[in-house]
Amino acid sequence: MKITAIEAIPFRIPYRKPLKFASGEVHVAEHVLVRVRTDDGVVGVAEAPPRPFTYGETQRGIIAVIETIFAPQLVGLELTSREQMAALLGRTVGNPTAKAAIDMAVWDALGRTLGLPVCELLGGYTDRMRVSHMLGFDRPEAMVEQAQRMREVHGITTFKVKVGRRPASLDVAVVRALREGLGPDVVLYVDGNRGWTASESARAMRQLADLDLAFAEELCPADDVLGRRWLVEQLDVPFIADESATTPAEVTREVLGGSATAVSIKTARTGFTGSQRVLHLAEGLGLEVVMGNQIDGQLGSICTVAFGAAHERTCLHAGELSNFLDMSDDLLTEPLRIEDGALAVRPGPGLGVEIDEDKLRHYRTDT
Ligand code: MUC
Ligand code: MG
Repeated sequence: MKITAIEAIPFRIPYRKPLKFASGEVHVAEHVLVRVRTDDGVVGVAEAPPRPFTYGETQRGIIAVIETIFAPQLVGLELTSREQMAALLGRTVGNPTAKAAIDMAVWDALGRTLGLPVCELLGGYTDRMRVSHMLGFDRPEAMVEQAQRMREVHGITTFKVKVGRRPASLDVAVVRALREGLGPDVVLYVDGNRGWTASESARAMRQLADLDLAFAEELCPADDVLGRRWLVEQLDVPFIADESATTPAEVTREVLGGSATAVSIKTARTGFTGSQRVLHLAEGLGLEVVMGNQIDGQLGSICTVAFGAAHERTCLHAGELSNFLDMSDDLLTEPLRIEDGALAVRPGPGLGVEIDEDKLRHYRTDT
């Protein structure tokens, strides 16, 4: 069960349809496949999605930090020594998706070694999650049409709507069109990716007040400390901290400071080990939790569902698990399927998925 090597492989898969939001846009999945090898011949896998607009990481940076700092620190450790791993990785600040992918690949390798699914090792609460689909910026008719297609084809009835544009009336029109087009039974919430000021956010939320929104996420920057506190105080829906609260310490600061009342957990940035720390903190503080999407491919999405389905609190709300549907292809031998609005955990050992070596050869960019 000793780690013998950690590999970081860049790959590039175009999106059929780009995802646009207030802090950036994604046209191509330029991710990093992380493989952890052990002395038993086991290989654990996970993917790191670079998000320069959110965490400052790039594809080349992720590979460099894994090859030059993290792999030399971890090679030789047992798969079960996760506290030691966390302490060693914690010596380097930042680099959340690089650290998270290593952590998840270690859990995958551990599950494969023990012959048990990661979801069961983590908590095994249930075997699937309801899916929330994230709708990027577009014209109102196009966003309604996309949501209707997601409902018809995949049974999805929860939608996170990207907002944060100027003028805000663009987004208000979209959310109104979605509520009118989809009816009262779908769950709608909004995510501003820090695009508005606190007062723009408050005004937009007043204009959306009759549309029965479930949550609001990161409408304005957390660094506008008093403005955000003022905004959160007046809302009658939970305010989700996403990119402003990626560690237990940040969650504590934002929540105790009155700048957030719920939290997004993204395995892409806190892995399984860090996500459990954030989750247990959320339980202690009594916060609602949504499993978020870092614009993950299928491997990242199966990690999110393995974690989300493992715990009660993480599957109370639908998880953001479906943006891989907009990618033109992926790396798994058996593609994920969203059916009846849910994504199931894979039953096999570890994450229960295999990398298609032909596809990896085709999409990797380092050979
Ligand atoms: C989200 O929930 O914000 C877009 C930017 C980012 O950091 O994550 C995605 C989704
Ligand atoms: Mg967000």
